[in-house]
Amino acid sequence: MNGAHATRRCRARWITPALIAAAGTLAPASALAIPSQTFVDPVGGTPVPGTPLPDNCRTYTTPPADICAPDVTQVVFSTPGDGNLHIDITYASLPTVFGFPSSVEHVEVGLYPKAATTVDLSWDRRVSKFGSSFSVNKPPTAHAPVLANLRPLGIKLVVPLTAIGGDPTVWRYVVNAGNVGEVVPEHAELVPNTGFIDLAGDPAPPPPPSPPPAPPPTPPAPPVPLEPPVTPAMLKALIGPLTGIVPVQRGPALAGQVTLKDGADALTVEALVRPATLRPPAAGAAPAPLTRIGIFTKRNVQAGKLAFRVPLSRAIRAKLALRPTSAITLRVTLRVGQTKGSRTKQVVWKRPVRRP
Ligand SMILES: [Ca+2]
Repeated sequence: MNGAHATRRCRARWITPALIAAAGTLAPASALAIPSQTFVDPVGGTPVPGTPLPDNCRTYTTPPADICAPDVTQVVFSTPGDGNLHIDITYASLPTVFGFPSSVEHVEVGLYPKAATTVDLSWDRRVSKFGSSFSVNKPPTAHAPVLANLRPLGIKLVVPLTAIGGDPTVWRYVVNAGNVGEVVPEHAELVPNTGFIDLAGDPAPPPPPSPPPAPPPTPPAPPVPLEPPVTPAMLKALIGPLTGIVPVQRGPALAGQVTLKDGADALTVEALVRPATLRPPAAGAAPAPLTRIGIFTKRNVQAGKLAFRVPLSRAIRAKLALRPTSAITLRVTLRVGQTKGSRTKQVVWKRPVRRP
């Protein structure tokens, strides 16, 4: 035993930002990851005369005494792939020795080569508190900082893999609970009680680098809305009511005005009559279709008002003039492509008043 207790007991729990930063810089991007491995240690206690010493206690000869160390119950090793070996140590109790409460900071982890067979002073390097902070000690090389996370009954040491050669499975480990100021193997509480801790390697090969995520499938282009097919009804609607055509017409042409709601390839205005209007029907003849007696055509018409004039030939007018009035159908047709839509309006053509 030495006098280290006096200085240890007064130190505050310290995890300085600088230390955290230093430890952070020692965490290289490492793909090495081994499964978490837990090693359980028996729960000890305090000596009871006449009974075997608890797990965490040891009989010293100078001076003769039974000394008990912090009682470790579990050590968990893990390498989660962050470039560090995590050693998480849990205690069942922190006995008070010589009037001083022991501390989780007194822990020490010894790393031995795989060839080691005896827990002795021949450790290759060890993790423990040196001065005011934890580090990996491998004399005579410089200490490598180790981040320590303390809790009331535990401590987690985050050891940079770079400080232990990169692969934590190449070592054999011994954990000393500390408090009596002696290095491995002299502490009262060792984990394991005999021999070493050997870490299993990663049973699975490292996963291949994941391929970059596939780009999301290109959404199909929205369908181009097709022009609805033009129907005769649509064209008829474009013509609108034929209110611009007066019902009584005179003279050499039938004239008027239509108002188109949209443009079209062409507009025609035909003047249609029953054949009987032009000549007497044959006896017993079936009703004949309308006969065209005049037509007006305009191409590429635009929306809006459009005046038309359907000329009537002199010969037609002569035939129409055989009676005072003649019924004429004006058929207004709008064409888009091959599609036509029509409206009709009945007008009366009056023959001119004869001069006396
Ligand atoms: Ca124990």
